[in-house]
Amino acid sequence: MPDTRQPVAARRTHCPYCALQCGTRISGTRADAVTVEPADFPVNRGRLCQKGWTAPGLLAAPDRLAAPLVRGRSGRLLTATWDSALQAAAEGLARVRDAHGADALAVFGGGGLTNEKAYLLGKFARLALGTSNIDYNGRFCMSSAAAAGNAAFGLDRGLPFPVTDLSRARTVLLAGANVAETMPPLMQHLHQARLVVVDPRRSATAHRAALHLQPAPGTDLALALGMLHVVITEGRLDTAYIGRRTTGFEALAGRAAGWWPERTEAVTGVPAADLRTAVDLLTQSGDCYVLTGRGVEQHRQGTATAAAFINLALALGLPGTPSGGYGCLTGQGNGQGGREHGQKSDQLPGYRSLSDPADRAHVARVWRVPVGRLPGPGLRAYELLDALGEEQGPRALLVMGSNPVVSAPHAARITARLAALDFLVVADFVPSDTARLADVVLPVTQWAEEEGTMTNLEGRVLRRRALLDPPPPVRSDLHVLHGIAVRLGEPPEHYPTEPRKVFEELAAASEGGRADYSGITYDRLDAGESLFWPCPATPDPHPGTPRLFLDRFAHPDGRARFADVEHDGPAEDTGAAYPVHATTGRVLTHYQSGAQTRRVPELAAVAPEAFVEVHPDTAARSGLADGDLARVVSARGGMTARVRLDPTLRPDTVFVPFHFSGDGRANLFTHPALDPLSGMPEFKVSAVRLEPLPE
Ligand SMILES: Nc1nc2c(c(=O)[nH]1)N[C@H]1C(S)=C(S)[C@@H](COP(=O)(O)OP(=O)(O)OC[C@H]3O[C@@H](n4cnc5c(=O)[nH]c(N)nc54)[C@H](O)[C@@H]3O)O[C@H]1N2
Ligand SMILES: Nc1nc2c(c(=O)[nH]1)N[C@H]1C(S)=C(S)[C@@H](COP(=O)(O)OP(=O)(O)OC[C@H]3O[C@@H](n4cnc5c(=O)[nH]c(N)nc54)[C@H](O)[C@@H]3O)O[C@H]1N2
Ligand code: SF4
Ligand SMILES: [Mo]
Repeated sequence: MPDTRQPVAARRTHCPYCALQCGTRISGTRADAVTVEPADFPVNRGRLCQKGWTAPGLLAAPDRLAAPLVRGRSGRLLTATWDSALQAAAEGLARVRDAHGADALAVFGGGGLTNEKAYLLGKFARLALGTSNIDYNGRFCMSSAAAAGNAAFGLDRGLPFPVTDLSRARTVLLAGANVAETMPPLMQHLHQARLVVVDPRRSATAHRAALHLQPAPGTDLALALGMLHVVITEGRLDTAYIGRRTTGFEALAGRAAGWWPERTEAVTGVPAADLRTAVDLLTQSGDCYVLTGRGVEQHRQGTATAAAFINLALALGLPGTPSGGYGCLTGQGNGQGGREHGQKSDQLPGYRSLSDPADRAHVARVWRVPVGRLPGPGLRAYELLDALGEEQGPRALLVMGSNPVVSAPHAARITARLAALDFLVVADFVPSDTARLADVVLPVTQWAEEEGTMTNLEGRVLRRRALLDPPPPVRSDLHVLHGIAVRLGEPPEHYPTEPRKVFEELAAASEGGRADYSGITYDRLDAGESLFWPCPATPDPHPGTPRLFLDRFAHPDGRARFADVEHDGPAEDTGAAYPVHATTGRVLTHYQSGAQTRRVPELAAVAPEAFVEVHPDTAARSGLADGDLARVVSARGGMTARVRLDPTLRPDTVFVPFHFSGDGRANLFTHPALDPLSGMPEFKVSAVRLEPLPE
């Protein structure tokens, strides 16, 4: 059982990177002499991946930011005092606001920020800056699954059950998730299960699968409809569950009727027989889970595709039962909490809505301001970045916790928009690709140097602990927000720098909201309680909610909704000029834009430069051999990568990790087509050609 009280040993915290938030124990007190060990925590049970083991390398990064920097008249970034840097930041923002209005200011946050930072950042944007324009990199992450989950279940918590429940599964469908590389310790919960993996590549996860379905990128929606077709025609529907717990099945059944296995095969490339085998595996042996990752979600139709996999899970009677379920594998360290507390363009803390009068009134009361001071919803991540420096767009930006020069789609365009700003402030602990463009750079504390809370992929709220002193000039993100806010004339007490105080305010702001944290305190967490939200203030003490939806879904009628979705395909087709699909994703040793892991020597040594995985026949057609340098070129532009031949890939598809900088950025070729519902870009499919590049 994951929900029991755990004794909290001294010096325990969690890994700085992904949403699994593996428990760790730290020894050593100087940044260059720290070691990390895995703790016996439910999600990782004594294991870590390479990134977790080597996380101390980040504390001692050789080029770690050690002092604030302000761009001088010479155009160079020069060392400054905190007071002058915060003053420069506040003056730069105020200047743009006075000339162009509050919406000319923008904020871009991140899913790696603690709950306290994410909360205070949202408040800072709405009140200290007065802008409606704040969004964050989570829009690029799990926003499609979140939109689909809200529509289906009335509430979005990535996993509505603890990870340890997966240990009972007989079958797990992993659609577009490469868990063996992106959350390796999670694999131990899947050992006993037969895996059905959906991935155009034979990924490390697909290697462990009982069945690997290898669709063309961007055809998963057809695949899911095809699987549903087989479920219906072979009489595998859970009709009692559908009648009792859902609505909307009839319309969807009409759609699925059009996706017989041979038609599905023609569109996806997945053999009709494999579709039938997949459905056999999912239905013949008890507990079954359907999990989605970015592979199926980062598409122009990402929301509809996630919905199609939810439909499948509902048709099999899984969500909200003790014997199965659906979940989205949230990615970033605080990807779950970071999407709940107000850094989204349309959102207030506790999953409240900026457009709902009662929600606005509640939060304005907690913030002690008239409700009229809260702006309305603003631009979403890509739209915000795309508008920077344009006629009507934001002209000054604060970035906290993201590196969009590398991670945003159509990166050449976004880099140019960042460069066109009147004023850019970046808070980071390393000189990231984005920080290098800034007018003011503010050096902040990292994981093992700061207090706070994170909410992991299960909705479990965790304590991050300050176990080391930060290098002397470095301050926390909360200090940054406080420092700028007071210089813009805000009351100092409205921007606490003490994480516990911020958390208490967050808890009050979330009270009665869908992500209710009002029953959670630092004291309860420090006593070792494992608390999953919602955890309301009453009854006191509330035990938290490890499993959602067991009695009812969160819609007013208590029923889950099937979504009537139809396959439409990627934004761009391959053709004579761009004959292959390129998809993008991750490798084990690097994290995201690589700003952090490219600075850890052990990790950089394993994957030092950008590469492209290519089928040998496809490489030969482009005149490329293993180890050659190639250009991967789309209609947006091209990047440079070393060729790695992989005979297990589909010949019509190449794969490029997005972790590298400069000319090695996968996002130089990606397409900025957006999902209309979630604002998710189409990271996972572009039409490209490969060109040999002389060394
Ligand atoms: N090592 C490592 N771990 C990480 C991260 C990291 O950067 N590095 N980041 C964290 C974060 S923020 C996230 S969001 C998660 C992401 O975790 P995952 O979703 O597992 O990661 P990805 O590699 O983006 O995509 C998963 C798989 O989708 C496949 N794929 C590509 N296109 C398609 C398609 O059209 N259809 C299907 N079905 N599959 C496709 C890719 O080949 C890839 O193997 O990982 C987290 N963990
Ligand atoms: N082509 C392609 N592009 C993608 C994806 C893909 O699969 N393919 N995946 C997308 C996904 S899922 C994600 S999540 C994004 C992530 O992309 P990014 O948002 O670029 O993520 P990171 O590299 O984690 O950047 C975080 C930055 O903030 C800093 N940082 C970390 N923690 C803190 C903190 O607490 N405070 C401050 N001030 N700074 C901090 C780090 O040093 C780093 O510079 O990329 C997206 N882009
Ligand atoms: S799986 Fe994620 S949380 Fe665990 S050690 Fe690796 S990066 Fe850290
Ligand atoms: Mo992500």
